[in-house]
Amino acid sequence: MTTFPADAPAPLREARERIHARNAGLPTFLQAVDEVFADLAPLVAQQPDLVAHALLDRLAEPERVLTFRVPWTDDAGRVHVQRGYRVQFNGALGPYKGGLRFHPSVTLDTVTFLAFEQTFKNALTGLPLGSGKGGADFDPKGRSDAEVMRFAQSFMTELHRHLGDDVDVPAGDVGVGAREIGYLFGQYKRLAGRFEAGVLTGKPPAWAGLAGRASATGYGLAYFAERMMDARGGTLEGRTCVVSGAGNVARYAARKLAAFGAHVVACSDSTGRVHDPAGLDVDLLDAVKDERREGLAAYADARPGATFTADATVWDVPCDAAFPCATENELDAGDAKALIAHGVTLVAEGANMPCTPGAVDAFREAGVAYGPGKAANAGGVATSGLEMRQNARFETWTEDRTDEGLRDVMAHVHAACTEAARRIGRPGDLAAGANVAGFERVAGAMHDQGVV
Ligand code: NDP
Ligand code: 2IT
Repeated sequence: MTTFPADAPAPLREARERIHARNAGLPTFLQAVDEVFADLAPLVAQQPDLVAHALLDRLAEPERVLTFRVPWTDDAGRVHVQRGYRVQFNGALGPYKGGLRFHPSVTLDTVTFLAFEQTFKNALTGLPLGSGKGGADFDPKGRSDAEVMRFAQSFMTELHRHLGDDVDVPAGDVGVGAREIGYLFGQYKRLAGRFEAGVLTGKPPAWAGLAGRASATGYGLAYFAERMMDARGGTLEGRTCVVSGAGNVARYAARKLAAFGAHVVACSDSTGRVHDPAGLDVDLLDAVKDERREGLAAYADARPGATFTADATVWDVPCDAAFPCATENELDAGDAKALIAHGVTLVAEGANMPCTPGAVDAFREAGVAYGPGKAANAGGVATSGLEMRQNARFETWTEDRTDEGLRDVMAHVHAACTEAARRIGRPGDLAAGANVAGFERVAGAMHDQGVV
């Protein structure tokens, strides 16, 4: 439920009011809090003891928020200053865990909302992972490798003192892939004076990384969608799909959906949208986005039959299934109505909170199967958990072993959401199920550990 219920139990309503009053400058964070708290109403009404000892206030207050200066020098010798962040949100279930985002739009609001979402996502995986998120308002676009390296080294020079393989374990997110993780790891190693393999995840498999981590979020999203289809007695085969974004999550999702026999006909980036009725050529997308670091117009130039539209989204391309994989609040109520008018039956989120509350309401009203990001994209962080396990045991896993682990986790997450939704009287509502199941696990641990 996305509109906060006026008749919610008093402890929930009052905690929400306190949280809103003290976080007025963080609207995206408050949006995420409201989405979770609204779905907790039936649970709190049944079991008010669950939220005793100000549990809700503690759940919505990060354990620690770090902001720091990140100066760096560009290739022309000019000095720039960015703002770095790490929000260590909840450590009840394990070391803080969550990605780093390098994008000019990053603010305290961004990283706080992402870290809060990560709390429930990581809980849903069933693994021993606390939650965190970080990043900086650095724009890697148009920067040379040497500039990205100098920035990453400066960022880690401050962050390293707050990390450790049993303290806080960052990974990638928007703008942070294998290249950035490599530079960050190199600087951590130099400062720490030891090869602490498990301090970062998403490392290249050639040295301490896990084969299958790079593809895990996108593949996991497709596995989750497969479960959603199965629950309604269908499959992905022959379905027309669109994905937004053209980054790590979008491209691996497109690959696995195509492997399931779906037709993935559109994707997008910050410059516009590509429509390719013959089905996306993901190898070409890799070349355009990773090797050449260009916009999607270059894809259409190289691909007969594909069209590029500047500043357009994928939401008006007719499809059976839609996968928002770019960024938060990228799909609003108007987009949802366009998708519904074209007959969409499934929406699963690769990105974190890409659908606005109005869009989620529209999907629920229309009976569209809706998979929330904190469940549908949990395969990335879950596989990071496997990378931590590999590193702790001094092992090297095969991609097949990782894939088996990923499939198991996605099945577990889907089952946990389905079971919780049924238990609170909202069968099939995976968003409500995700919020309740994630909450129950983290709240249980917080209760056991006392008022901390
Ligand atoms: P990437 O940086 O690899 O790709 C992001 C894509 O989205 C790019 O195509 C980018 O366009 C586009 N994009 C990003 N921000 C904006 C914006 N503000 N406006 C318009 N377009 C934008 O990131 P990921 O694929 O890793 O992440 C995508 C989403 O998935 C994010 O919400 C992230 O939090 C989430 N996620 C990522 C996980 C992971 O393991 N990487 C795990 C779980 C969730 P352009 O190329 O033009 O910059
Ligand atoms: O949003 C996410 O779950 C991620 N960016 C992945 C986090 C991780 O630690 O692998």
